Amino acid sequence: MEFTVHGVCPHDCYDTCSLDVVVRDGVIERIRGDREHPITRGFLCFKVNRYLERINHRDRILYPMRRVGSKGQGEFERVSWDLALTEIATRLKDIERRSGAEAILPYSFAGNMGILSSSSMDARFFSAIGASRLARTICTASSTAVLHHMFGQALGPDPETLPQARLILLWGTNPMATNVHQIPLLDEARDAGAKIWTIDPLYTETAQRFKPHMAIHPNTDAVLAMGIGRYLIEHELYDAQYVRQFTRGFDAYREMVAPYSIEHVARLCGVDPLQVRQLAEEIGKIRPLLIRPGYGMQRQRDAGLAVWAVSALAIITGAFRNAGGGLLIGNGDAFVLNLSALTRPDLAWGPTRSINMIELGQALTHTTNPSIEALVVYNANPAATAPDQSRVLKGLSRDDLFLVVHEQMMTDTARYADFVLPAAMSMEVLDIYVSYWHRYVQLNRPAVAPAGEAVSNPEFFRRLAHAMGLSDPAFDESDEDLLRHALNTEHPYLAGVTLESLSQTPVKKLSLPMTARPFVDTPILTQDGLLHLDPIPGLACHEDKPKGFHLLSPSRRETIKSSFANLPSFEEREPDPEILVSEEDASSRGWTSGQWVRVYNAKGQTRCRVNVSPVPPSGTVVSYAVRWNSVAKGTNINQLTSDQLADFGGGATFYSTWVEIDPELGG
Ligand SMILES: Nc1nc2c(c(=O)[nH]1)N[C@H]1C(S)=C(S)[C@@H](COP(=O)(O)OP(=O)(O)OC[C@H]3O[C@@H](n4cnc5c(=O)[nH]c(N)nc54)[C@H](O)[C@@H]3O)O[C@H]1N2
Ligand SMILES: Nc1nc2c(c(=O)[nH]1)N[C@H]1C(S)=C(S)[C@@H](COP(=O)(O)OP(=O)(O)OC[C@H]3O[C@@H](n4cnc5c(=O)[nH]c(N)nc54)[C@H](O)[C@@H]3O)O[C@H]1N2
Ligand code: SF4
Ligand SMILES: [Mo]
Repeated sequence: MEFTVHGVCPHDCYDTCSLDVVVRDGVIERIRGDREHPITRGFLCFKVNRYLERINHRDRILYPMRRVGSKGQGEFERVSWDLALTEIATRLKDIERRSGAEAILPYSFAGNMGILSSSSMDARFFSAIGASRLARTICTASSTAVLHHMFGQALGPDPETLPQARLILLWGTNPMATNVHQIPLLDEARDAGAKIWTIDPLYTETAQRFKPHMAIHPNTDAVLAMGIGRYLIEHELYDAQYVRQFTRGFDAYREMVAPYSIEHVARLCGVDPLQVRQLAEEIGKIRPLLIRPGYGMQRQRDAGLAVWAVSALAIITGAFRNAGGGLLIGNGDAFVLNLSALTRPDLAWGPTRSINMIELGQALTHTTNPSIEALVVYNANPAATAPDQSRVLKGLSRDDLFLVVHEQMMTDTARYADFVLPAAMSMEVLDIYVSYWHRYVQLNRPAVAPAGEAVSNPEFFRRLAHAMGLSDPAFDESDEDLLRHALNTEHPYLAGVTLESLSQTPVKKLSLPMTARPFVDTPILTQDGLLHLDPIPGLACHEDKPKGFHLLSPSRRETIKSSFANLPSFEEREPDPEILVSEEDASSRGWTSGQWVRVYNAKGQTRCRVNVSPVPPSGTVVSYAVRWNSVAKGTNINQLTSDQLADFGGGATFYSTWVEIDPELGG
């Protein structure tokens, strides 16, 4: 018997695709893109087109397991759920008694972006026991903090209005890999006459498709945007009326950008002044103007300053006035869910400390009061994805750290666990998804039963809460109860979106009309109701130039961070870790493609094969994020990345990393 179930792609991706999951005789046979969905349009990406490899992977965790080997060896024995939960509860309660519950730290991110999967029963559980809180900063913290500061919320134009734009700046984003459902919208805009710039140090597939390409030096975005701002003011190419009506802080803005002439900017950014002037002229004159920054431009030391300066361009040009125009970083805040009913912060006894996830290595290796004695990881693979990896691995190797990992795969992190618990896949459980880019709410129905003894994230924490003796009725609520709480809101954008209505129609668009121009037709949610142009206090460009090659480790087309990097088809495509170097650097250093090199800095080292490539410019090298150590037989590029926090919002600075490269002896 064959039938089709509506699903949603659970992965951390802009596109949040609508799926047709085809089941035959109780087994998933195919996963296709939903043809009816206006964003998904019937196609999926390289990764999810191969999803059966993931569902049926030999490394899938199907049963609870207890460590038998030493930490990191990945040797386990199968145990029952009862035994695992009893031992975990005993250990956690011991730690609570001995050191206080703040010695327990949850670590999770967006491995599954569902409402239930990302933060529901887990949040209730950690609040109720009084654990340390994790600041989920690793991806978008800096840009989100700036958007809240300037706009009061993360809201942008509806991506479906993108084809109306006539000037589009793809700024530090590589949608050909990371946002493939934006490509048809960009193509439509271009076919209708739009000019599309790509501003990226790398000659990416996106830069090849959408030209002109402005190949600025990495981490010089703030300077470029401030230089353009000064030019627009000097040449009266800004929207003075919009500035007067909707903003505050223009004079301070003008003062901040004053030092940045076109010539100075061109020198700092390493580009032709004529090209900078051309871009500034077009920004001043072509409408609708859509600035589309990605998260790539905010994984740097000057993240806050860069996002502020780029966002200010959208404000002073009045870009929001035109349908299709404005600033599109994300639409996450358009989904005004009832998070307190879902996550129940009131279950906490009092405030507890917050630990920035970027500093996991420090948190696990420094003595704090209390020190971290237990770590509970789900929806994330920090042994592969966190910066300053050698310190993270040192922490995970501690014999006195109790590590519990709820996972679908035997990841690099799971290999260090004392207990690994099997996590269900999204096609096996109920959930609802919102997107951080488009504006649809979607129901994911289970298509098949969970494999082995796997359970969903909320079910794992429900079981753990009961094992720990938590008796609040909050821990008895079903998944349906939790989803009803999340959707129980009077907010007009979610009008008519209920579990019942989604059960009838699993894809629903927010009631925020496509034609409503953000910050013109929608309220501005800052305290004074104005857009804030004032410079963020204390932010200034880093001017020091660390030695060595600038290392960028952006998203790879074939994986999502560490997810998918253990699929056989990926291992076949790229059996060894690679570092992309420019022809110029390869010839001056005498490197050839295929040669093994040692890539290192003060944080650590890793081995890669050289790939001489047109992607990086001279002085910059690239290694896509990220491989598995257990698959790549070594360590991945996060050995080298910085755990320094960005200038604002506590965000990550993966792309402010510098390395040296030496040929490997005998390599
Ligand atoms: N295939 C695939 N899709 C993904 C992911 C993945 O790993 N693989 N990851 C998902 C996740 S978690 C996220 S957050 C998004 C991220 O997706 P994007 O927003 O596209 O961000 P990144 O991939 O981090 O980087 C995008 C581009 O920024 C460039 N860049 C690096 N440093 C600078 C700089 O200083 N200035 C400028 N202007 N550009 C710079 C990089 O060269 C890169 O081409 O994608 C999601 N989608
Ligand atoms: N060098 C470098 N490092 C980076 C970045 C970079 O650009 N360069 N980007 C950073 C960014 S933007 C991000 S967002 C982070 C992402 O870092 P992580 O959050 O660690 O993301 P993933 O590697 O995708 O790991 C997610 C894990 O969740 C598991 N998972 C999936 N679904 C479920 C579920 O339903 N339940 C449970 N329990 N587990 C599940 C998957 O199997 C997978 O192992 O990486 C960061 N690391
Ligand atoms: S990873 Fe992104 S593009 Fe691929 S199916 Fe999932 S949501 Fe769609
Ligand atoms: Mo991310």
